[in-house]
Amino acid sequence: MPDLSAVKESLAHQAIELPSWAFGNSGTRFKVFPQPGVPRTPEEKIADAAQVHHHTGIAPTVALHIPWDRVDDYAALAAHAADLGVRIGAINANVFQDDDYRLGSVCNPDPRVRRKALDHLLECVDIMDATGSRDLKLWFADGTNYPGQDSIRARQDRLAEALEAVYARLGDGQRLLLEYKLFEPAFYTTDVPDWGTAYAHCLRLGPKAQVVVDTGHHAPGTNIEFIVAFLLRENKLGGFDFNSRFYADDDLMVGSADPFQLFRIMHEVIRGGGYDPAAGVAFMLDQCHNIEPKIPGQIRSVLNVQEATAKALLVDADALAAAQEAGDVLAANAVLMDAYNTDVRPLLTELRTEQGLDPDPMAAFARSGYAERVAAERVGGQQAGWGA
Ligand code: LRH
Ligand code: MN
Ligand code: MN
Repeated sequence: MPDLSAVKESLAHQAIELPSWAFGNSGTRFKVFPQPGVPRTPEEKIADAAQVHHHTGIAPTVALHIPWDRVDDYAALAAHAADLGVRIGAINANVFQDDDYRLGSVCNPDPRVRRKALDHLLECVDIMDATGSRDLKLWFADGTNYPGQDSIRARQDRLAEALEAVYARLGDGQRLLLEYKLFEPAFYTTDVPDWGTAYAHCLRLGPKAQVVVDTGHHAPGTNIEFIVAFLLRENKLGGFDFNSRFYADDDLMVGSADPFQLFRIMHEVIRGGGYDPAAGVAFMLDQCHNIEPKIPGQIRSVLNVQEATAKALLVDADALAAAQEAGDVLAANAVLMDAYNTDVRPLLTELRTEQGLDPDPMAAFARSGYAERVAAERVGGQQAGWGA
């Protein structure tokens, strides 16, 4: 069995990044259900994210999405975050919401639109300079709906050209994280549909370009942990956008649909050295809380990742290696299942108590009165972005 104090030590340095957009009102294309107390400004989103960190101790950074989080002074926003005990994390670019992007952004056949999209990406790097962010996260809605609509090949050339320009602008210690997604909003071809495409572009670009695995962006049945193991081996796993899905890009709370999958992913992360902070893997959430309250939804999500990580840290690596070497299929599987079936809640209670946290972060937040206070203070909460 792994040493429990070493497991707790590893858990204590865990860092999960929250998405600013998880705190805004969101919904589906059918309806956005507004909630009381929802943030009106990026500053208020960061304040809500800081609550999640305050109660869990492991959510020290919050990702921004531009232009949803546009402010005049990003250095001041970073200072505001620091005052609240958190930092600004990845900058997410948005080249999918303007009328100009009907036929795509950096892959658009019109050079004027491509230039506009590229200028936005470069502006995001300026913002990173001001906030001290390491990562630029790129997700492109680009693709086509009909065979023959545009040249698949030419669109790849345009994509590569834009990525090269962004890559050249990155400073020391900055990275470009390329996110893939199988389909939606494009339904025939997507220009970055899978990890292979993202990997190939990142490989050409160089070491500052890495792949983001959004767990909701795959075809049903895809073995995500295989992708994780492969990318880690190639030094190309930049990070995760964690969420759960039952159907497509559902953006539900991570670990809610398939906690076993989350465990298997974290097992490969740990095995592949990706849990070591030096590996630079960013563990981000990308979720929307359409019907559940947002801050508790984020707390629950962070705790779900923490539980899966604790179980993965409990895998007896020596026993697993011995069973694998002996070709003992059932014993090897049993080692994994033993760890997965361990109730880690007492261990996490112990860890939180040692860290001076309330052992039950959900209850502690509910008791704090924060939700009631902001509901009274904030009127006219901002929409997360989609359909705004
Ligand atoms: C769209 C998406 C993508 C991005 C996020 C901001 O699919 O969910 O995953 O990361 O919007
Ligand atoms: Mn995502
Ligand atoms: Mn998504």
